[in-house]
Amino acid sequence: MPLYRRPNGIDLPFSSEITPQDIFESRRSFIKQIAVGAVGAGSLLQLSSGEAWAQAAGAQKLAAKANPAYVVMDKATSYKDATTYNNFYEFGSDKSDPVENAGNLKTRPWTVAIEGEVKKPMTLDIDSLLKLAPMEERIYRLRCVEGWSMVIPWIGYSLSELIKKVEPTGNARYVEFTTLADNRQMPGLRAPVLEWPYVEGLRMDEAMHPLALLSFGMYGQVLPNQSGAPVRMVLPWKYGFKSAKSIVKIRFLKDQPRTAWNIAAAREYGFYSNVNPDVDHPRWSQATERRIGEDGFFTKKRKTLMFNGYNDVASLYSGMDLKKYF
Ligand SMILES: Nc1nc2c(c(=O)[nH]1)N[C@H]1C(S)=C(S)[C@@H](COP(=O)(O)O)O[C@H]1N2
Ligand SMILES: [Mo]
Repeated sequence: MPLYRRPNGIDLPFSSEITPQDIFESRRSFIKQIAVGAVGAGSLLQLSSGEAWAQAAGAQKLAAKANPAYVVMDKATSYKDATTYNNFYEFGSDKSDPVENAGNLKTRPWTVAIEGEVKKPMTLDIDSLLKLAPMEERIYRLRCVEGWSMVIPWIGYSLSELIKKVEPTGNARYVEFTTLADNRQMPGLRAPVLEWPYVEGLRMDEAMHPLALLSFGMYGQVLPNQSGAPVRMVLPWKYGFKSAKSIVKIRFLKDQPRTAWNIAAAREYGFYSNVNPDVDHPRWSQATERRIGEDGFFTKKRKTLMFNGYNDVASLYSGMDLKKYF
């Protein structure tokens, strides 16, 4: 399949055939999916919990300008699939647990503390964070280390916008994200699957890469709780677990931070966790993936792409042995 390298490094199949009409059509098809998906998700939520249903029904619109530099031609995952098949262990470890248990998560008031190696440490409430930079819609693929992937129209802005505001010192070489761990709201914390709170991290140059998205919404609306409301990361070239949900603290550090999955199983989950079809998980291959929504009985799996197709990030790792730094 001929691949065309866009300036942003996203490989698009058959690019010569891509016209503005195609982009419009793909947008229209996911707008249709939203309409259908919202109804579907609604009825499912209604079955599981009245509060969750009320919350979803009141989902707030979040305005954003589509950024044409970040589009993939793959069909978007339905809203229903994206919001009912989730990993958010604080709410339980089954895929349906987050939608069933996160309905009452209190996302206001909410603050994010920005600390550590910065000249301007600050604690921002979610509404000022929302206004910090213009909201963009970006269609990203996200692939879970478990071997499934989705295509989602996220809303947010590059994390670099926030990083520039707080002025990291010369000592800042890493960024650590800490997410909410509240026993009263999160039944999953009772299970010792991970060390709580869930923590993740990036090297500074990864965090500054424009693809690294601080996200507040999806499908034209604010994030549903199960998707990481009110603010999460989306790092499309890394396995899904690097994209921390419901962030309460961002800390700039001199040394590489510990991360939740690495603490739980260091041999299986490295610090970098870039999507890499050539580096298998110790217990399974990473060469292919199942696109959620496409998993019919006869559906062939998709080949997993290096960096999930986001080749523009390759320069961040030049000279590094990605088998060693997995
Ligand atoms: N706080 C927190 N963030 C998290 C997780 C989690 O359990 N807790 N799971 C991660 C994993 S394993 C994946 S695949 C993605 C899933 O995001 P999604 O449910 O929106 O698709 O969230 C990531 N962020
Ligand atoms: Mo994941």
